[in-house]
Amino acid sequence: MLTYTNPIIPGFYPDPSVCRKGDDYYLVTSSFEFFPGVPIFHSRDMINWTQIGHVLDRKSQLDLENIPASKGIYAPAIRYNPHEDLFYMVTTNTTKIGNFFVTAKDPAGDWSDPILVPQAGIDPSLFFEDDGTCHFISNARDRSVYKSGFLMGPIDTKTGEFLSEPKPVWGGIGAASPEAPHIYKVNGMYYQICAEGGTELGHMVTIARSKNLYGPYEPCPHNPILTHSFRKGHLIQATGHADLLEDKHGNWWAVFLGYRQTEQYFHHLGRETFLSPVAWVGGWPVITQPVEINMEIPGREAICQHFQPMREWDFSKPCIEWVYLRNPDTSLYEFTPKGLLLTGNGYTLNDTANPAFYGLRQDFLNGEFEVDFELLSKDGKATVSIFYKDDAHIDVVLKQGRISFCKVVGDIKHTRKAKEIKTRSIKLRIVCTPLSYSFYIIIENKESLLGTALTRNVSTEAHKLGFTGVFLALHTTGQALFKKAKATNNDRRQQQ
Ligand code: 6LW
Repeated sequence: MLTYTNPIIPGFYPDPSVCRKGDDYYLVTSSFEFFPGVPIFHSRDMINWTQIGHVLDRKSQLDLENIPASKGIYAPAIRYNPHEDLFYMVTTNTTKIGNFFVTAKDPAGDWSDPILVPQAGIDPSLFFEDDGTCHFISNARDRSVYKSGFLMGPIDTKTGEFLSEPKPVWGGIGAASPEAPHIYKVNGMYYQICAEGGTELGHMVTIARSKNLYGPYEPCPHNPILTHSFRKGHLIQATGHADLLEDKHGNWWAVFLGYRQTEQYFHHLGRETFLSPVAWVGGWPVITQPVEINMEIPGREAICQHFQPMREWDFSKPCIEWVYLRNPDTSLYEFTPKGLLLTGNGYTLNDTANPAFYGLRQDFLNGEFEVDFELLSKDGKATVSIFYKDDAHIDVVLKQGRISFCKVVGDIKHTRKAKEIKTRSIKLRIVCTPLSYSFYIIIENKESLLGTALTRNVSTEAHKLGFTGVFLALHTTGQALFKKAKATNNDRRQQQ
């Protein structure tokens, strides 16, 4: 029997897309205003994933200057074209260049500069026909062309230009926000899946099939094939935005996004990547539901899932899972044997800009962060933050001789009266539970509680239009040394 724990990639890793080359699987997710963009993971078994880099890791591929939170890079799709032995990643920079793709021989990089595709709308995907021709599909936001649904057309992969006018194809079952289309060819039949209902509680995956790539498509009689919309109270909500894959053994899987709800209607970790097995029944894919944290799949071979409850960083070099906010000024970041020497540039966490920021996605509901840091400059501040976006973060702020605790929640800013301290060097411990954060400072081995905060205040639902999740963030407006950080994930212990 196969048993594994969901989410397979926890934390803010939404809109997953997956492909296979031989024995290797590659998965990408959205990244919005964070840099580098489009994290890419590798697996040999679909259960254990290791990040191997980011697809968009230079400014010529990813311009994020001044973009608002939750804009920038939306849902990517990754595909392998055996005719060219080449990987393609297609996505949208919603605030800048629109739809584009990049290519690479090696998914760990380097990836090419962007090739633009002249079609409005988000959530592009590519389908390679057996003869190698490439078809581009995305949702059709250009309402003058087509009211809703999707447009698809063949493209020249050297120029991104359409070889013939894109055509409307199946547009879903009529729910809100049809998006995330993908095309598959299985036993000579074309299948088109999509997400509908919006990325919140009504999220779902639907499917249709046709003998011809451009339709007409026949919707599946038991749509939606994935949704938790009627499972009120279930920990996992908003399942949708799936990509299907046949593995090297002929088993089928769905990767998709979902979130772990903390109390009714609230989540703060962002949308995460989940996995369910897929069976084919009567020519239609059946995705295993309900989606659970602990999956138990009889009839499928066991795979050992590795789990690392504790991770540490000494910042002697850049860390693959830590990211910057918008395009960083890399001259502000010095990775030294003593830690990350960070210099401020005048921007703060409240600005829609690129402050001196280094962030790690929170990927557990229950656990702890620890950060050792020191303010080196006379002026300015050194900050460790639970950061959702510029108007939603909870900060521990170290100034010369003082430490304070600040909350920014929408248009409310609150700073607790500063505490006098004699040192400029402290250890901070943040205890995370599904509903709360507790911030403890440790000075000369003495621990004291600085303050607490509700996770609800940095949750998606407490703020307008949010597609991202919470980070542990390091920031300064002066000069600071971040010596080390540690994350302890107690989610599995909590479940036992
Ligand atoms: C993405 C769309 C969606 O492009 O949210 O959940 C958008 N679905 O498909 C941003 O992730």
